Amino acid sequence: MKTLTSRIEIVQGDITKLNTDAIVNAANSSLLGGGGVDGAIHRAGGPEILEACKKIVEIQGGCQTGEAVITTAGKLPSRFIIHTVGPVWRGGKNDEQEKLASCYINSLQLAVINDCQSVAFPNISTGVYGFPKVQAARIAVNTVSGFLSKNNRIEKVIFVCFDEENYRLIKEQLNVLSMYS
Ligand code: AR6
Repeated sequence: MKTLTSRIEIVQGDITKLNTDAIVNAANSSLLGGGGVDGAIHRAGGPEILEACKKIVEIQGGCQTGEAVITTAGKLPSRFIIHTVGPVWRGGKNDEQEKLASCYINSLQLAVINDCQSVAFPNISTGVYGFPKVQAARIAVNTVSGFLSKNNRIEKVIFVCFDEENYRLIKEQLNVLSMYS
């Protein structure tokens, strides 16, 4: 049985290049695309992803903050895109922390249901949604490690950090984790 810390990796770069079973998109509740990582995924994956999102919108009218939905990955190397909607930071007294944790949990649950063994995450909410990066890194690593410790179906989670600061902060949190596990 692999150790918890060996099941979590970190890389710096563009998540659209990853060939994990699923990559997670930091979407918005319309599911109809946007900038940042969302824009990059739709651009690189082609129109099939938006078509699949539109079908979900027809059925359930979008996606609430903290929830997640799954679609094809279109032309991308991964099998699925899991679209989750992070919280907009409004000072920290509006359940932002719980909602961010829910994004990670609900995404991983969807990955398990769809037989994914590997999942790549961007740093949800730390771009235009303005979540403080230090707190977001702590929530991301604690939530993912907590989930993996109770679920062996996911073999690998990769944090794909686009910017230097998130890379450093997630790395720090992974170092803390390795001291206690
Ligand atoms: N690969 C990995 N990470 C990336 C990439 C990429 N190609 N591009 C940017 N990032 P953001 P949010 C990082 O703003 O804060 C969209 O318009 C980026 O450096 O993409 O959750 C949606 O439609 C940052 O650390 O997402 C929503 O409206 C992280 O991804 C809104 O933005 C998240 O930044 C969601 O805001």
